[in-house]
Amino acid sequence: MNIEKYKIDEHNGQLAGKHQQKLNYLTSEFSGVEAVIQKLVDFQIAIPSWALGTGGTRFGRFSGGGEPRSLEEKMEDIGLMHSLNRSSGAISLHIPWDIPKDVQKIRTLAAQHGLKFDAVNSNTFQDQKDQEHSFKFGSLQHVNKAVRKQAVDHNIEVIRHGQELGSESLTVWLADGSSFPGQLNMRKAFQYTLESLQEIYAALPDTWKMFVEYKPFEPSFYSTTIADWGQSLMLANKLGPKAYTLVDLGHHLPNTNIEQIVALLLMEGKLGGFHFNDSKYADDDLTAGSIKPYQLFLIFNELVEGMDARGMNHATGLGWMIDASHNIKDPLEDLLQSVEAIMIAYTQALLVDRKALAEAQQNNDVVRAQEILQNVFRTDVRPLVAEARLRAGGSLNPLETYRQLKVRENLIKERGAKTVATGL
Ligand SMILES: [Mn+2]
Repeated sequence: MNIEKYKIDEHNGQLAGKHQQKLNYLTSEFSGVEAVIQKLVDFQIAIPSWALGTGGTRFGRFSGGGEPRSLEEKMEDIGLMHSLNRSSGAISLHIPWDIPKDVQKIRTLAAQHGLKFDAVNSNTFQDQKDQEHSFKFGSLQHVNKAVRKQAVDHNIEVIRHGQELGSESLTVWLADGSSFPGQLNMRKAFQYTLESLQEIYAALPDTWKMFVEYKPFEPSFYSTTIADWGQSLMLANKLGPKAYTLVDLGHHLPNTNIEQIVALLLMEGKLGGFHFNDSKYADDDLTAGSIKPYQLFLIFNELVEGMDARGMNHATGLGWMIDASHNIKDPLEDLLQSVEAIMIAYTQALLVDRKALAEAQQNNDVVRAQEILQNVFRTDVRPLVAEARLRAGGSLNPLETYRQLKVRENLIKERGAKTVATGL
């Protein structure tokens, strides 16, 4: 399915009057709105190839209709999203679920949809059909060198696929750990993991980054070998300048102060990228901003402050990606909501009066500092996000346009009511 531009324009036409009114109000309330809008136009969030199908839990999965059956159809889905919000111009591939059969064709298709290839992701958390050794007891940490080598080789193969497509980063997330006390020598597991990562790092092209992701628990229930940002940072520091820590919002124990982690990693020049999602209990993989929008804003507040302090380009300085697997929504509607929530939090962070905040901090004026942050958080900045979309050729209200144009119904007609996408 293709969304014709005139249909988006038609829809925008209906909303234009009201939109302009709200935009005028914000322009009068805040200074520097034009610069903010330009930053929003430039900001792109990568969509992972596994998020286009309905997610599941370990108890079951309820597939929706019209799910993409191939990499081509996943790209079509992201292309549809991107034509509506103009902020989803990148795809993050998961290998081996999405190995391109015809690289040239996939590159051409990406160009047609206006998509770039973001980080490629390796998978050593499950066994593939014809795999020689099992990853049941870990991959890069495994006690058996042959298993470690198989995992290293897989990661190097993932880099190769990424290179063919023009990707420039590898994300390594490991399920490695142990489920019972005594199962693992933790020191040796960490050491093996480091050595394996060093071999992968040695195969990393000069222009590439390696993102080391961490997670406190699950699937391992007793220990995870890269469990937190300290362990990830330790590895990234030992690996070298191309290695960074990746922060996945869902990979923290409840109430962890993620914004503080982000601030310090940025300060050390070791924050590589983000996986956005939201959660109430653990790694729930919910829509970004659906549970804790204030936390998302506070994270962006540190990101903007920290990136500006280092003179970094917001759009290209870090890897921005969604990593969610909502299990009861239309995946495309969910992703549109996530991108919107991220853009709102980013906009609010851009509008924070930095000078006033620094003054309040210097004077220990706690009340004023809180007021400065909450003033922007409680401002409805959606018209600015909408204006950025409008200028980039997208829809003033992507979700509404999506429903009006009956995108899902059309995809079901094209692909069938019972299709299952590869992924989580
Ligand atoms: Mn993740």
